[in-house]
Amino acid sequence: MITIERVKARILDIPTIRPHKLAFGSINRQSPVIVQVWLSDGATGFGEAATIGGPSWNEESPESIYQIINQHLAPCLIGQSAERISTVIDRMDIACRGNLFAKSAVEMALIDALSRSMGVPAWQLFGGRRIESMELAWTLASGDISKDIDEAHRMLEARRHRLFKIKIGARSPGDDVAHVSAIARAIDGHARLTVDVNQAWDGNTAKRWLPELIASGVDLIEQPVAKWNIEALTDLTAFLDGALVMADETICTIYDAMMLARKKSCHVFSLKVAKHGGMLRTSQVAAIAEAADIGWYAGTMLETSIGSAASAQVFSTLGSNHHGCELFGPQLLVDDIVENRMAIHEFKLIFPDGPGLGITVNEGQLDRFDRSRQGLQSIHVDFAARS
Ligand code: MUC
Ligand code: MG
Repeated sequence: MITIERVKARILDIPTIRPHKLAFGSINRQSPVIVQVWLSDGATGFGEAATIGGPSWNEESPESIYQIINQHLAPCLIGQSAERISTVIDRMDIACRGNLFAKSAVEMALIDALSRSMGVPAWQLFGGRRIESMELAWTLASGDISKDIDEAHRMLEARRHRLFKIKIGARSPGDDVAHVSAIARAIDGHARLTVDVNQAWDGNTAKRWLPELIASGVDLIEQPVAKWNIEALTDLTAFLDGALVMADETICTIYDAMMLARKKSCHVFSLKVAKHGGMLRTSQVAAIAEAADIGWYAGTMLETSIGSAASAQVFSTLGSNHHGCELFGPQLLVDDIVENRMAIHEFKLIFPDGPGLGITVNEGQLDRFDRSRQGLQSIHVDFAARS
Protein backbone atom coordinates (compact mmCIF):
# COMPACT_ATOMS: atom_id res chain seq x y z
CA MET A 1 0.00 0.00 0.00
CA ILE A 2 1.26 3.49 -0.87
CA THR A 3 0.50 5.86 1.99
CA ILE A 4 0.36 9.61 2.44
CA GLU A 5 3.42 10.71 4.45
CA ARG A 6 3.16 14.48 4.52
CA VAL A 7 0.85 17.30 3.38
CA LYS A 8 1.93 20.94 3.48
CA ALA A 9 0.24 24.16 2.33
CA ARG A 10 1.76 27.58 1.68
CA ILE A 11 0.30 30.89 0.46
CA LEU A 12 1.90 32.67 -2.48
CA ASP A 13 1.32 36.29 -3.46
CA ILE A 14 1.76 36.96 -7.19
CA PRO A 15 0.99 40.38 -8.71
CA THR A 16 -1.36 40.53 -11.71
CA ILE A 17 -0.22 42.24 -14.94
CA ARG A 18 -2.99 44.83 -14.50
CA PRO A 19 -5.83 45.46 -12.06
CA HIS A 20 -8.65 42.94 -12.51
CA LYS A 21 -12.03 44.48 -11.77
CA LEU A 22 -15.08 42.41 -10.84
CA ALA A 23 -18.55 43.39 -9.57
CA PHE A 24 -17.36 43.38 -5.95
CA GLY A 25 -14.06 45.24 -6.36
CA SER A 26 -10.66 45.27 -8.00
CA ILE A 27 -7.60 43.07 -7.31
CA ASN A 28 -3.95 43.55 -8.22
CA ARG A 29 -2.54 40.29 -6.90
CA GLN A 30 -3.58 36.66 -6.66
CA SER A 31 -2.89 34.59 -3.55
CA PRO A 32 -2.99 30.91 -4.51
CA VAL A 33 -2.57 28.28 -1.82
CA ILE A 34 -0.12 25.64 -3.05
CA VAL A 35 -0.21 22.18 -1.47
CA GLN A 36 2.49 19.55 -1.67
CA VAL A 37 1.85 15.90 -0.85
CA TRP A 38 4.57 13.32 -0.25
CA LEU A 39 3.84 9.57 -0.66
CA SER A 40 5.59 6.58 0.92
CA ASP A 41 6.95 5.41 -2.46
CA GLY A 42 8.87 8.66 -2.90
CA ALA A 43 6.39 10.31 -5.29
CA THR A 44 5.34 13.88 -4.64
CA GLY A 45 2.62 16.05 -6.15
CA PHE A 46 1.33 19.62 -6.14
CA GLY A 47 -2.19 21.02 -5.89
CA GLU A 48 -3.63 24.51 -5.73
CA ALA A 49 -6.68 26.42 -4.59
CA ALA A 50 -7.04 30.03 -5.69
CA THR A 51 -9.90 32.34 -4.92
CA ILE A 52 -10.41 35.98 -5.90
CA GLY A 53 -10.31 38.97 -3.56
CA GLY A 54 -9.85 37.23 -0.21
CA PRO A 55 -13.26 36.00 0.99
CA SER A 56 -15.16 38.21 -1.51
CA TRP A 57 -15.86 35.65 -4.22
CA ASN A 58 -17.25 33.09 -1.77
CA GLU A 59 -16.77 32.18 1.90
CA GLU A 60 -13.24 30.79 1.60
CA SER A 61 -10.06 32.90 1.58
CA PRO A 62 -6.37 32.04 1.08
CA GLU A 63 -5.93 32.29 4.84
CA SER A 64 -8.86 29.96 5.64
CA ILE A 65 -7.76 27.47 2.97
CA TYR A 66 -4.21 27.47 4.37
CA GLN A 67 -5.37 26.96 7.98
CA ILE A 68 -7.94 24.28 7.13
CA ILE A 69 -5.37 22.25 5.21
CA ASN A 70 -2.53 22.48 7.70
CA GLN A 71 -4.63 22.26 10.89
CA HIS A 72 -7.47 19.91 9.94
CA LEU A 73 -7.07 18.07 6.62
CA ALA A 74 -3.37 17.13 6.72
CA PRO A 75 -3.56 15.44 10.16
CA CYS A 76 -6.48 13.19 9.15
CA LEU A 77 -4.68 11.96 6.02
CA ILE A 78 -1.23 11.00 7.27
CA GLY A 79 -0.72 7.23 6.99
CA GLN A 80 -3.85 6.74 4.85
CA SER A 81 -3.84 4.87 1.55
CA ALA A 82 -3.03 7.27 -1.31
CA GLU A 83 -4.69 4.97 -3.85
CA ARG A 84 -8.17 5.23 -2.30
CA ILE A 85 -9.04 8.72 -3.51
CA SER A 86 -12.75 8.48 -2.61
CA THR A 87 -11.88 7.35 0.92
CA VAL A 88 -9.51 10.30 1.25
CA ILE A 89 -12.39 12.59 0.23
CA ASP A 90 -14.71 10.87 2.75
CA ARG A 91 -12.15 11.41 5.52
CA MET A 92 -11.79 15.08 4.64
CA ASP A 93 -15.61 15.43 4.67
CA ILE A 94 -15.77 13.89 8.16
CA ALA A 95 -12.93 16.07 9.46
CA CYS A 96 -14.32 19.26 8.03
CA ARG A 97 -17.65 20.46 6.65
CA GLY A 98 -17.68 22.54 3.48
CA ASN A 99 -14.33 24.22 2.70
CA LEU A 100 -14.39 22.76 -0.79
CA PHE A 101 -11.51 24.87 -2.10
CA ALA A 102 -9.22 23.57 0.65
CA LYS A 103 -10.24 19.95 0.00
CA SER A 104 -9.80 20.37 -3.73
CA ALA A 105 -6.18 21.55 -3.35
CA VAL A 106 -5.33 18.46 -1.28
CA GLU A 107 -7.12 16.04 -3.64
CA MET A 108 -5.35 17.67 -6.63
CA ALA A 109 -1.91 17.21 -5.04
CA LEU A 110 -2.77 13.60 -4.20
CA ILE A 111 -3.89 12.90 -7.78
CA ASP A 112 -0.72 14.54 -9.12
CA ALA A 113 1.46 12.39 -6.82
CA LEU A 114 -0.48 9.18 -7.43
CA SER A 115 -0.55 9.48 -11.22
CA ARG A 116 3.19 10.34 -11.20
CA SER A 117 3.82 7.27 -9.11
CA MET A 118 1.85 5.23 -11.70
CA GLY A 119 3.72 7.00 -14.54
CA VAL A 120 0.50 8.17 -16.22
CA PRO A 121 -1.15 11.53 -16.92
CA ALA A 122 -3.91 12.40 -14.45
CA TRP A 123 -6.52 12.18 -17.23
CA GLN A 124 -6.08 8.39 -17.23
CA LEU A 125 -7.65 8.26 -13.75
CA PHE A 126 -10.79 9.96 -15.11
CA GLY A 127 -11.67 7.62 -17.95
CA GLY A 128 -9.26 8.85 -20.61
CA ARG A 129 -8.86 11.89 -22.75
CA ARG A 130 -11.44 13.14 -25.26
CA ILE A 131 -10.32 16.74 -25.86
CA GLU A 132 -6.76 17.91 -26.57
CA SER A 133 -7.36 21.67 -26.85
CA MET A 134 -10.12 24.23 -26.35
CA GLU A 135 -10.89 27.74 -27.58
CA LEU A 136 -9.50 30.01 -24.84
CA ALA A 137 -11.39 33.04 -23.52
CA TRP A 138 -9.83 36.18 -22.05
CA THR A 139 -11.56 38.40 -19.50
CA LEU A 140 -11.68 42.12 -20.26
CA ALA A 141 -11.73 43.59 -16.76
CA SER A 142 -9.30 46.50 -16.63
CA GLY A 143 -12.19 48.73 -15.55
CA ASP A 144 -11.42 51.17 -18.38
CA ILE A 145 -13.23 50.99 -21.68
CA SER A 146 -10.42 52.15 -23.98
CA LYS A 147 -7.95 49.80 -22.24
CA ASP A 148 -10.42 46.91 -22.65
CA ILE A 149 -10.80 47.67 -26.36
CA ASP A 150 -7.01 47.95 -26.88
CA GLU A 151 -6.53 44.67 -25.02
CA ALA A 152 -9.16 42.93 -27.18
CA HIS A 153 -7.50 44.18 -30.37
CA ARG A 154 -4.06 43.03 -29.19
CA MET A 155 -5.40 39.56 -28.33
CA LEU A 156 -7.09 39.24 -31.70
CA GLU A 157 -3.97 40.35 -33.59
CA ALA A 158 -1.79 37.90 -31.63
CA ARG A 159 -4.35 35.15 -32.47
CA ARG A 160 -4.56 34.40 -28.73
CA HIS A 161 -8.23 35.03 -27.96
CA ARG A 162 -11.43 35.64 -29.91
CA LEU A 163 -13.76 34.86 -27.03
CA PHE A 164 -14.02 37.70 -24.51
CA LYS A 165 -15.75 37.71 -21.15
CA ILE A 166 -16.63 41.15 -19.80
CA LYS A 167 -16.98 41.63 -16.06
CA ILE A 168 -20.00 43.77 -15.27
CA GLY A 169 -22.09 44.64 -12.21
CA ALA A 170 -19.87 47.29 -10.59
CA ARG A 171 -21.36 50.21 -12.53
CA SER A 172 -25.01 51.04 -13.11
CA PRO A 173 -26.71 48.59 -15.51
CA GLY A 174 -27.10 51.35 -18.12
CA ASP A 175 -23.37 52.10 -17.98
CA ASP A 176 -22.61 48.38 -18.23
CA VAL A 177 -24.74 48.07 -21.37
CA ALA A 178 -22.96 51.11 -22.88
CA HIS A 179 -19.55 49.57 -21.97
CA VAL A 180 -20.37 46.17 -23.50
CA SER A 181 -21.95 47.74 -26.61
CA ALA A 182 -18.84 49.87 -27.21
CA ILE A 183 -16.63 46.76 -27.02
CA ALA A 184 -19.01 44.87 -29.32
CA ARG A 185 -18.82 47.69 -31.89
CA ALA A 186 -15.02 47.84 -31.63
CA ILE A 187 -14.51 44.13 -32.27
CA ASP A 188 -17.07 44.24 -35.06
CA GLY A 189 -18.04 40.57 -35.17
CA HIS A 190 -14.44 39.26 -34.92
CA ALA A 191 -14.97 37.71 -31.49
CA ARG A 192 -17.66 36.17 -29.28
CA LEU A 193 -18.72 38.14 -26.21
CA THR A 194 -19.94 36.87 -22.86
CA VAL A 195 -20.63 38.70 -19.59
CA ASP A 196 -20.17 37.74 -15.94
CA VAL A 197 -22.30 39.70 -13.46
CA ASN A 198 -20.84 37.87 -10.42
CA GLN A 199 -24.24 37.88 -8.60
CA ALA A 200 -24.56 41.68 -8.66
CA TRP A 201 -28.15 42.03 -9.97
CA ASP A 202 -31.56 41.23 -8.57
CA GLY A 203 -34.05 39.37 -10.73
CA ASN A 204 -35.92 42.46 -11.96
CA THR A 205 -32.71 44.28 -12.92
CA ALA A 206 -31.55 41.22 -14.82
CA LYS A 207 -34.88 40.88 -16.64
CA ARG A 208 -34.84 44.58 -17.55
CA TRP A 209 -31.22 44.84 -18.81
CA LEU A 210 -30.16 41.43 -20.12
CA PRO A 211 -32.20 41.71 -23.35
CA GLU A 212 -30.23 44.89 -24.17
CA LEU A 213 -26.94 43.10 -23.59
CA ILE A 214 -28.10 40.24 -25.81
CA ALA A 215 -29.09 42.76 -28.51
CA SER A 216 -25.56 44.17 -28.36
CA GLY A 217 -24.13 40.72 -29.18
CA VAL A 218 -23.61 38.86 -25.89
CA ASP A 219 -24.39 35.15 -26.24
CA LEU A 220 -23.61 33.72 -22.77
CA ILE A 221 -24.66 35.29 -19.46
CA GLU A 222 -22.86 34.12 -16.32
CA GLN A 223 -24.33 34.31 -12.82
CA PRO A 224 -26.58 37.36 -13.37
CA VAL A 225 -28.22 37.04 -9.93
CA ALA A 226 -27.20 36.08 -6.40
CA LYS A 227 -26.04 32.54 -5.70
CA TRP A 228 -29.21 31.85 -3.68
CA ASN A 229 -31.63 33.33 -6.22
CA ILE A 230 -32.48 30.10 -8.02
CA GLU A 231 -36.01 31.26 -8.89
CA ALA A 232 -34.76 34.31 -10.78
CA LEU A 233 -32.08 32.21 -12.50
CA THR A 234 -34.74 29.70 -13.55
CA ASP A 235 -37.05 32.49 -14.83
CA LEU A 236 -34.24 34.07 -16.86
CA THR A 237 -33.35 30.70 -18.36
CA ALA A 238 -36.94 30.25 -19.54
CA PHE A 239 -37.46 33.87 -20.59
CA LEU A 240 -34.28 35.09 -22.31
CA ASP A 241 -34.03 34.73 -26.04
CA GLY A 242 -30.78 34.61 -27.99
CA ALA A 243 -28.31 33.82 -25.21
CA LEU A 244 -27.55 31.02 -22.80
CA VAL A 245 -27.65 31.40 -19.01
CA MET A 246 -24.65 29.97 -17.16
CA ALA A 247 -24.52 29.24 -13.42
CA ASP A 248 -21.19 29.82 -11.67
CA GLU A 249 -21.34 30.66 -7.94
CA THR A 250 -24.65 28.73 -7.72
CA ILE A 251 -23.21 25.42 -8.93
CA CYS A 252 -20.76 23.91 -6.45
CA THR A 253 -21.71 20.47 -5.14
CA ILE A 254 -23.23 17.45 -6.85
CA TYR A 255 -26.40 18.26 -4.87
CA ASP A 256 -26.52 21.77 -6.40
CA ALA A 257 -26.09 20.15 -9.80
CA MET A 258 -29.02 17.80 -9.22
CA MET A 259 -31.27 20.60 -7.97
CA LEU A 260 -30.41 22.94 -10.88
CA ALA A 261 -30.95 20.12 -13.35
CA ARG A 262 -34.35 19.22 -11.87
CA LYS A 263 -35.52 22.84 -11.91
CA LYS A 264 -34.04 23.57 -15.36
CA SER A 265 -32.42 26.64 -13.84
CA CYS A 266 -29.64 27.22 -16.38
CA HIS A 267 -28.35 26.11 -19.78
CA VAL A 268 -24.67 25.78 -18.83
CA PHE A 269 -22.60 24.98 -15.73
CA SER A 270 -19.31 26.80 -15.28
CA LEU A 271 -17.15 23.96 -13.98
CA LYS A 272 -14.32 24.84 -11.58
CA VAL A 273 -12.32 22.20 -9.76
CA ALA A 274 -12.02 24.30 -6.58
CA LYS A 275 -15.69 25.02 -5.99
CA HIS A 276 -16.76 21.41 -6.66
CA GLY A 277 -14.24 20.18 -4.09
CA GLY A 278 -11.74 18.50 -6.42
CA MET A 279 -11.14 16.79 -9.73
CA LEU A 280 -13.26 13.71 -9.00
CA ARG A 281 -16.24 15.81 -7.91
CA THR A 282 -15.84 17.96 -11.04
CA SER A 283 -16.26 14.91 -13.24
CA GLN A 284 -19.32 13.91 -11.15
CA VAL A 285 -20.92 17.35 -11.56
CA ALA A 286 -20.16 17.10 -15.29
CA ALA A 287 -21.92 13.72 -15.44
CA ILE A 288 -25.08 15.24 -13.93
CA ALA A 289 -24.86 18.07 -16.49
CA GLU A 290 -24.53 15.57 -19.33
CA ALA A 291 -27.51 13.55 -18.12
CA ALA A 292 -29.64 16.72 -17.86
CA ASP A 293 -28.56 18.07 -21.28
CA ILE A 294 -26.84 21.01 -19.58
CA GLY A 295 -23.69 22.28 -21.29
CA TRP A 296 -20.38 22.93 -19.53
CA TYR A 297 -17.75 25.64 -19.56
CA ALA A 298 -14.12 25.24 -18.50
CA GLY A 299 -14.05 27.87 -15.75
CA THR A 300 -11.18 29.37 -13.77
CA MET A 301 -10.55 30.97 -10.39
CA LEU A 302 -7.43 32.59 -11.91
CA GLU A 303 -5.18 29.77 -10.80
CA THR A 304 -1.46 29.52 -11.62
CA SER A 305 -0.29 26.84 -14.03
CA ILE A 306 -0.69 24.15 -11.33
CA GLY A 307 -4.44 24.58 -10.84
CA SER A 308 -4.97 25.40 -14.51
CA ALA A 309 -3.21 22.20 -15.63
CA ALA A 310 -5.23 20.13 -13.13
CA SER A 311 -8.44 21.67 -14.48
CA ALA A 312 -7.36 20.95 -18.05
CA GLN A 313 -6.59 17.33 -17.11
CA VAL A 314 -10.15 16.70 -15.93
CA PHE A 315 -11.84 18.89 -18.57
CA SER A 316 -9.98 16.93 -21.26
CA THR A 317 -12.02 13.85 -20.29
CA LEU A 318 -15.50 15.45 -20.62
CA GLY A 319 -18.07 15.34 -23.42
CA SER A 320 -18.53 17.64 -26.38
CA ASN A 321 -21.38 19.87 -25.08
CA HIS A 322 -19.04 22.71 -24.09
CA HIS A 323 -19.06 26.47 -24.52
CA GLY A 324 -15.41 27.49 -24.17
CA CYS A 325 -12.57 27.56 -21.71
CA GLU A 326 -11.08 30.39 -19.66
CA LEU A 327 -7.98 28.82 -18.11
CA PHE A 328 -6.00 32.01 -18.71
CA GLY A 329 -4.93 32.54 -15.06
CA PRO A 330 -1.20 32.07 -15.78
CA GLN A 331 -1.31 34.80 -18.44
CA LEU A 332 -2.85 37.29 -15.97
CA LEU A 333 0.01 36.82 -13.48
CA VAL A 334 3.40 38.55 -13.78
CA ASP A 335 5.29 35.26 -13.68
CA ASP A 336 4.76 31.53 -13.56
CA ILE A 337 5.70 28.85 -11.04
CA VAL A 338 6.15 26.01 -13.53
CA GLU A 339 8.74 25.29 -16.20
CA ASN A 340 6.24 24.32 -18.90
CA ARG A 341 3.01 26.30 -18.95
CA MET A 342 0.27 25.19 -21.35
CA ALA A 343 0.76 26.69 -24.82
CA ILE A 344 -1.77 28.82 -26.69
CA HIS A 345 -1.93 28.22 -30.43
CA GLU A 346 -4.37 29.73 -32.92
CA PHE A 347 -6.83 30.87 -30.20
CA LYS A 348 -6.70 27.47 -28.48
CA LEU A 349 -5.24 26.31 -25.19
CA ILE A 350 -3.27 23.10 -25.70
CA PHE A 351 -4.01 20.75 -22.81
CA PRO A 352 -1.10 19.11 -20.96
CA ASP A 353 0.06 15.54 -21.24
CA GLY A 354 2.85 13.69 -19.42
CA PRO A 355 2.79 12.18 -15.93
CA GLY A 356 0.66 13.68 -13.18
CA LEU A 357 -0.77 17.10 -13.98
CA GLY A 358 1.69 17.34 -16.87
CA ILE A 359 3.63 20.30 -15.51
CA THR A 360 7.00 20.69 -13.73
CA VAL A 361 6.89 22.98 -10.72
CA ASN A 362 9.78 25.41 -10.24
CA GLU A 363 10.38 25.30 -6.49
CA GLY A 364 12.57 28.40 -6.64
CA GLN A 365 9.55 30.33 -7.92
CA LEU A 366 7.43 28.93 -5.07
CA ASP A 367 9.99 30.32 -2.61
CA ARG A 368 10.16 33.65 -4.45
CA PHE A 369 6.42 34.27 -4.17
CA ASP A 370 5.91 32.64 -0.74
CA ARG A 371 3.96 35.06 1.46
CA SER A 372 5.98 34.20 4.56
CA ARG A 373 9.19 35.22 2.74
CA GLN A 374 7.74 38.39 1.23
CA GLY A 375 6.29 39.59 4.53
CA LEU A 376 2.95 40.46 2.90
CA GLN A 377 -0.42 40.53 4.67
CA SER A 378 -3.74 39.09 3.55
CA ILE A 379 -5.16 40.48 0.34
CA HIS A 380 -7.29 43.61 0.33
CA VAL A 381 -9.86 44.20 -2.35
CA ASP A 382 -10.24 47.75 -3.58
CA PHE A 383 -13.93 48.14 -2.83
CA ALA A 384 -13.76 51.75 -3.98
CA ALA A 385 -13.57 50.31 -7.50
CA ARG A 386 -17.26 49.51 -7.11
CA SER A 387 -19.19 52.57 -8.23
C1 MUC B 1 -15.55 34.15 -12.11
O1 MUC B 1 -16.48 34.49 -11.38
O2 MUC B 1 -15.83 33.57 -13.15
C2 MUC B 1 -12.97 33.93 -13.79
C3 MUC B 1 -12.41 34.67 -14.75
C4 MUC B 1 -12.32 35.94 -14.28
O3 MUC B 1 -11.93 36.91 -14.87
O4 MUC B 1 -12.81 36.00 -13.01
C5 MUC B 1 -13.14 34.72 -12.65
C6 MUC B 1 -14.16 34.43 -11.64
MG1 MG C 1 -18.01 33.74 -12.82
